[in-house]
Amino acid sequence: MKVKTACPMDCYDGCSILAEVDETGNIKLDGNPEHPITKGALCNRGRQLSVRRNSENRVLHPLKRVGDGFVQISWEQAIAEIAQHVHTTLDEVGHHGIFHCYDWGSGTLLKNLNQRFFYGLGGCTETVGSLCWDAGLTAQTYDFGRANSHAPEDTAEHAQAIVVWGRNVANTNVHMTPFIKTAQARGAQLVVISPLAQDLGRRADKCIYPRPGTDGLLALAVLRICRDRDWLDHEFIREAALGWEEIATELDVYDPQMVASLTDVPIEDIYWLAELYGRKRPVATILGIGMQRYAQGGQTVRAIDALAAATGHVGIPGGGVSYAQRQLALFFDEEALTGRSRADVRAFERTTQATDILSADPPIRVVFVTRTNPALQVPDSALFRKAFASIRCKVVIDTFMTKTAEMADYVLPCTNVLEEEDVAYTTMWHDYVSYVRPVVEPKGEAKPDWQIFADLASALGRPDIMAGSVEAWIDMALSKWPQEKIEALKEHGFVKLDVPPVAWADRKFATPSGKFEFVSSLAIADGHHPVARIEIDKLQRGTEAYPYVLLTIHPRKWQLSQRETFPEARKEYPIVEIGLAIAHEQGIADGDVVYVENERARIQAIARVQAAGHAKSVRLEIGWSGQGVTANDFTDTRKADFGSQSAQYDCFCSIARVQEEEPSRRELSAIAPANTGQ
Ligand SMILES: Nc1nc2c(c(=O)[nH]1)N[C@H]1C(S)=C(S)[C@@H](COP(=O)(O)OP(=O)(O)OC[C@H]3O[C@@H](n4cnc5c(=O)[nH]c(N)nc54)[C@H](O)[C@@H]3O)O[C@H]1N2
Ligand SMILES: Nc1nc2c(c(=O)[nH]1)N[C@H]1C(S)=C(S)[C@@H](COP(=O)(O)OP(=O)(O)OC[C@H]3O[C@@H](n4cnc5c(=O)[nH]c(N)nc54)[C@H](O)[C@@H]3O)O[C@H]1N2
Ligand SMILES: [Mo]
Repeated sequence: MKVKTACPMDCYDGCSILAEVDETGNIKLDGNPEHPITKGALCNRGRQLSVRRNSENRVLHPLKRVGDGFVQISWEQAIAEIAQHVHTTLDEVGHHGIFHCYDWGSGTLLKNLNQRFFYGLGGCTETVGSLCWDAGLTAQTYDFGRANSHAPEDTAEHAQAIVVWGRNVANTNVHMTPFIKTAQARGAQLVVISPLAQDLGRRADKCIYPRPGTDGLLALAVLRICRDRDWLDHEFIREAALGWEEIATELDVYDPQMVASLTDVPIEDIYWLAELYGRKRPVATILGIGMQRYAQGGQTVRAIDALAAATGHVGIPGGGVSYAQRQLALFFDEEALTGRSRADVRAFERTTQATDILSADPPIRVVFVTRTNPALQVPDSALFRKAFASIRCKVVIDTFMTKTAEMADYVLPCTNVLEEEDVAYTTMWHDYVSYVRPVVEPKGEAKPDWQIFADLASALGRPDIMAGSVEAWIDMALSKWPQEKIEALKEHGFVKLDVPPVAWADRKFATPSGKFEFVSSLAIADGHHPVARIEIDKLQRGTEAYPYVLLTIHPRKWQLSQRETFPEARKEYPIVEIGLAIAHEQGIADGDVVYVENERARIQAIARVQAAGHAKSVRLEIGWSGQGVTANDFTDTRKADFGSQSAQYDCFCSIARVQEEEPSRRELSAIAPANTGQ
């Protein structure tokens, strides 16, 4: 019998899954063909959920550090000892001495219960902010009041042009491609804007490869041309927007010729893009996370919002600036699950948590890591590892012995999604949510996160904190839903939430003025310039020693650092893709072994020379580690301008060929590099 379940990954697509277990215990996963967005297709990462479930490398029992290694212990011992650490910490320094370091490694509803445990103790220190998308979310909050997206079907049916701006659709949002193809079959144009060449680019009418981190300039130069040629939607500007005059007068700064030289985008392409936004209608802009991981990443998103709004693409079918789908959160009562409003929380930003740990007063005495692998994933991960090592008791809850788990004092095995009942509700793109049903029994002694925290609460004499059942908790979180909808969710495996297909069609924006705000009162209140503005002297540039941009990009075949079950991902020597100018300047040929180096790290890697893309950019997949370092040892903890966002793509390096006579060159020649592509 097939079980309907769902992928919990932090992802745009949020797939509905059909699972079947055969007599040998083999689990076959397929996409659910009934799902209107994911339509029966499941990506490599989704399929790997069953491989991860059955992997021999899974952690199956509680482990305790002894010296340099781990020994297996019973759950009773693990819970009793960890409870004692919590108890002592509460006595010595209070609840802020307990650190919950978490992220969204699984995006299901009941994972919110992890926080419930800590809040039930009065509070804790916890991670806030984002390594992912917060600058863009904040920018869209300033402009629109919230980040709302158009439904994929709307783009497919109505867009006359689709501009994919900084989203690597063919890798990170694969179910978008069929919608784009539908639009193209109607004659819609496709533009891809990304410094690294993307597979989607092969289908595009135009690819634009800007210098990384300069898209804001590009958008404002395009807007200036639209202003000068009067390719504007005056009715929208007058009736639905606030502050056009202010931004219009500032556009003089963005001379197209100057912007062409700063962005490395040919001036003809800047005019071409202006004509597209100014004269085609409607243009759908699909924003990704890529272009906001920079010092001025928030302003960059504001600049693109302003361009699309002034040229009349906001609030109409087939238009919009679709970045995220934040309307989903309105349907779930997370507070009922977490109880956060009653808790005393000390916040450490994810980007800078290492510094916070090292200088904490009161100090951190015990840390719990859930749903994240920070030893690899936070910028300047070497600093993170140093800070983490300084904590007296380190507890990591995971399914695998990750780099973070390797440093722990206790590793506790949690269930894989195929062993859980829950609701997957964190798609970054569409408005369907799915029911997660157990397909198999937990392997080994694995327990769901909530169960681990319930056991800890009991050991601390506080069973009340986590009292409840899966069914009751789901009902609590869905308290705003009619009963039929909950039943439909369980029966069909997914439901569509009632989110409008066209964002802001009623032109009632969620901003303080109710209008689209070219001049944002919220931005002003946060101390930012009132309108979208890129400061040329704040663009980050390389140095003579480290001239090339190092983009540490999400892997194509797997999710971030979740690569344990991919043998090809565990290579000591990663692939780096380098632009043509780098190959030329450094005399590097495809397949050469090269040093990648900056102030913080140095590795050897195998070069793949890229014919297309920004010629001075380098791509290294994030989540890799080897040679004693991680990809995030190259990045630093600088932040973007808005919200709490890491600017980890503002990172520079040198590339140099490893000379033939160096021994490593010979050792490496045996390795046949897999071409990862973009
Ligand atoms: N296969 C796979 N899919 C995933 C993930 C994964 O690890 N693997 N991770 C998931 C998660 S957590 C997230 S947040 C999403 C992220 O998905 P995306 O929105 O695609 O974000 P990134 O992977 O950061 O995007 C990188 C793209 O942005 C481009 N880019 C980088 N800098 C710039 C710039 O300055 N300007 C422009 N215009 N483009 C730029 C890069 O060339 C690259 O094509 O993907 C999700 N999906
Ligand atoms: N340089 C650079 N750094 C980046 C990025 C980048 O593009 N470049 N991308 C950033 C982005 S967008 C993101 S979202 C972050 C994410 O970074 P992380 O949150 O660290 O994401 P993953 O590497 O996917 O690790 C998630 C971990 O959670 C575990 N896990 C999965 N499900 C569960 C569960 O139900 N319970 C528990 N307890 N554990 C679970 C997995 O086994 C895995 O070890 O990385 C960021 N870091
Ligand atoms: Mo992310």
